[in-house]
Amino acid sequence: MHSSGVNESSGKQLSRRQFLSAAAAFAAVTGFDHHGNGQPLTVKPDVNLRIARCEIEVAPGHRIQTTAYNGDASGVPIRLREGALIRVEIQNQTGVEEYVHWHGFSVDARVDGTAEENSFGVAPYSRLAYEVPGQTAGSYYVHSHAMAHHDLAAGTYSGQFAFVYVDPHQNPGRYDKEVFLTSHEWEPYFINEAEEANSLEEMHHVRLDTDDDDEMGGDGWDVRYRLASLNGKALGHGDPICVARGERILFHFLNASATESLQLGLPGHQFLVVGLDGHQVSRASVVDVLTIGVGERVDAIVEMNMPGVWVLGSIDDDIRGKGLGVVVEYAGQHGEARWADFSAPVWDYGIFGEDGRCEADEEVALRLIRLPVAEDGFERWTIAGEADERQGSLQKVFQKGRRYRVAIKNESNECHPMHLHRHWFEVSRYLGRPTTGIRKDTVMVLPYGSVELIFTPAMAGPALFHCHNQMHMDSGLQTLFNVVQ
Ligand SMILES: [Cu+2]
Repeated sequence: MHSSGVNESSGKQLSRRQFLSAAAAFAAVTGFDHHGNGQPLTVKPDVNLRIARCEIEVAPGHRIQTTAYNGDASGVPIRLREGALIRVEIQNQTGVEEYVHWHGFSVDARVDGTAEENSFGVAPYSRLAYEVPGQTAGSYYVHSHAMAHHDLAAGTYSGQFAFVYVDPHQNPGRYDKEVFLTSHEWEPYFINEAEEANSLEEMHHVRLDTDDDDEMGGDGWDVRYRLASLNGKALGHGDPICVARGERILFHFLNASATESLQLGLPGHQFLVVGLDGHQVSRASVVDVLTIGVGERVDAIVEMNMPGVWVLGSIDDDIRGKGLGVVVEYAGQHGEARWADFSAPVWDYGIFGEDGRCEADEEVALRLIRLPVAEDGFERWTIAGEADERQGSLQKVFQKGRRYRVAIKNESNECHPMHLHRHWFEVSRYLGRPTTGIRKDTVMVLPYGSVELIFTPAMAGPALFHCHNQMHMDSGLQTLFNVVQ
């Protein structure tokens, strides 16, 4: 799957001149001189990712054994300059082949980092070096795109993720402070949904899932977590976010969970959402609770006008109890961090767009379908065309520059954060309302909900389109959009 020409084992040596000419061609994926008689690398990389086993202390005495980038899950963003060429070097110090995916980036399929797109992998105990063209300003994400299947130590279940922020050339700076927050859960384990549902039912003498008779007991295994964090620390164990009255804080949120949507609240405060998935929204709008699907990013400004010590965290008591939160402390304020309950709202991307209907050249209909559970008890999914339920049956070929309206219908009882690789799209219908001006690369398709996107392929080659729930993706909820010139 990977080219031997790019891993260190090739021993290929490039002079600086050769390296730069390869850079100019971009298509070239270049090998650094690694052995080079103890010589340093010919060109210093802008991003260096060392994939290795490590220990992360999420709470005092609670150490997680995982694989991470540079031994770190603390949420410190990788900062890049808008439009500037990015030299990437990856060292894989583990015994398994890895894929490093640049989520939200506009890149050639070879460096996008998926096996499905035939990208370069990072072979065990080897290095991979390549260049990524400069990107537009905004919030991005880099993470493992390895398949996990039954291995809850692999892929996005692991600590292999980082926030990537491309700084704008000119920063209007309508804020006093920037804070990056990345969510993740730790210590995943399998549960059998049917068994859990039955036992809960007995316990509470209530019917769960009432609209879903046919699927009761048929959903197979699911994943739960023992611990959750923002920036690698469970609530109360990281440094508080220190603010002063009157400050405007620009929060950059990333949901780096493997499977869980996130709903965040900060009592006494509201979020002015200014960006989604690294794109400025056309209409900044205020919400009490942010809903962030797996793989999504939200940029939001909070005006600090309610002095106190507060918890910024999941509005779900159980998840917040597992650690998904952080303390926000005003200058001069002390005491226990306070929380206040929120009701869970329906998230509507439409409030960040404009009314109006996007035009398209062609319609493509897709259905997200749950298939009968596999023999080993694992769920199975597929993305199908309009009238075809065969797995992997989507044979659509897309043309570069043509505008496609992709109508997605979720025929299941679960939310699917659908992510498109190497491109952004425009959300053109949500909750039944047409809309324009909302650019994203990941969109939550709610249970039994529908979403329409406008996809205008900018680059030829395969573009993976999949659910960002690792378990759904591994069990079939993915397809390739093949783009031709
Ligand atoms: Cu899904």
